[in-house]
Amino acid sequence: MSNVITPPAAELAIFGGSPAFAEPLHVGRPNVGNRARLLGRINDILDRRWLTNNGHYVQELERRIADKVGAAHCIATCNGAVALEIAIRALELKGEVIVPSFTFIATAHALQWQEITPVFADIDPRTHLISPASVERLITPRTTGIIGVHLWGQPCDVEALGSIARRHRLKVLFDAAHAFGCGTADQLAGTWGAAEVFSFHATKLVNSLEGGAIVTNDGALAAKARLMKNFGFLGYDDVGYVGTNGKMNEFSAAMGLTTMESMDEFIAHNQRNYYQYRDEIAAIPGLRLLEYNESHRLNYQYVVTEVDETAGISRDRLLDVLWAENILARRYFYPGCHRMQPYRAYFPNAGLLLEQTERVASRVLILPTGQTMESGDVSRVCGVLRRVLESGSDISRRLEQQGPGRHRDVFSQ
Ligand code: T4K
Repeated sequence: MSNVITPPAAELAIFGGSPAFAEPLHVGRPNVGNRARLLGRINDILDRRWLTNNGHYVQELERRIADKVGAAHCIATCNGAVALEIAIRALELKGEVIVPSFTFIATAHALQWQEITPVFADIDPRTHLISPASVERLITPRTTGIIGVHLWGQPCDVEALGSIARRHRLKVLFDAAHAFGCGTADQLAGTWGAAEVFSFHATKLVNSLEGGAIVTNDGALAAKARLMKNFGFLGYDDVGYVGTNGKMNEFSAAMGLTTMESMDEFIAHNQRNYYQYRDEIAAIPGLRLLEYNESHRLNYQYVVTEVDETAGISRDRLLDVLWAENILARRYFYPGCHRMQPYRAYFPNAGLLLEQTERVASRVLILPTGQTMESGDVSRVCGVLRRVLESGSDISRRLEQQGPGRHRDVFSQ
């Protein structure tokens, strides 16, 4: 084995060169929108002295979200995870609920938090979306529902899931955390299933700092969820259900409204970055972009790639190289919920049934995008990827000599 570093590798930061970016390039930099309008709203909130508990801006945001997605009801919440918990409870799911393992841990935790067992379904490897065939195989007499996740903003196969649910008398809820403004050509996420849940976390296309929403066309379900997010209060002195504090505050709503007003601009920018990545990645060996179905309406908030076996370097080694360059790519949603606690202990052999989840989780790599990334930045990221992947085996061998990887030691920046 040679210790001589070939010229392209010698320039890489992991071997002592200067990083490609002076500052960390994050996945998920927050969108801000019109700052003056946001500050105007914040001033107005302070003048009104009404900061939370179904305030003026929360009500306006709820109306605008419902209008945007075409749903009859919207209940804004403090975050997407609590929105999921409330929706699950309001739907009276119990026993077992089928969810994809390849999702953010909140989808599974929202069930387990209420002592409902998440049963993990596999995904379609082409889209990373829950596989209806896998769902059908997991139905037992204890199954009460299915939670589909519109991962990366792509709509699930809502018809197939709906048909399975009807045949087995199950309820369907959609985790649409990634999918605000996304859908098929003629329908946006927000009206499928019994209800859908959005996240407006800082890293989402539209953000309210922290925030979420439940949207539904079912008036009774909406009324119940609305009470549940406010401790179950029916009136000042009367409580009708077990509830929680899931309320969104006014500053969050102001941010949500402001970012929502610029969402088309954000999508256009993301789309430009995505097309550029698509063109440049096409020429990079061993790296494949997850190509979106262009007949869908998408927000392009995630640039999703897979590092395949021809790369000569593993996904995790590549990640080490990228982090050294200050390109903080992420491996969402490695290793899959079924490999995280408590699910790993409950279902130690779940991986045997989750072949595609395991495969995708070991290859997936999410690249930075968003408003703070311009065309030159995308080129520079792709330039690093090209340099690494064109001599993947060589770089991989040299990294082996350096010892264990580094990026996994850094939890957050
Ligand atoms: N269902 C699904 C399918 C979801 O993906 C999520 C959340 C939920 C449900 C639950 O919704 P929420 O309860 O969160 O509303 C992030 C987000 O925190 C999380 O909202 C999101 N999904 C998940 C996919 O990504 P982390 O652990 O990766 O966050 P963190 O702190 O590492 O930030 C991500 C990147 O963004 C980093 O590169 C840093 C950058 N960043 C982050 C923040 C907060 C910034 O540049 N500025 C910021 O203010 O989970």
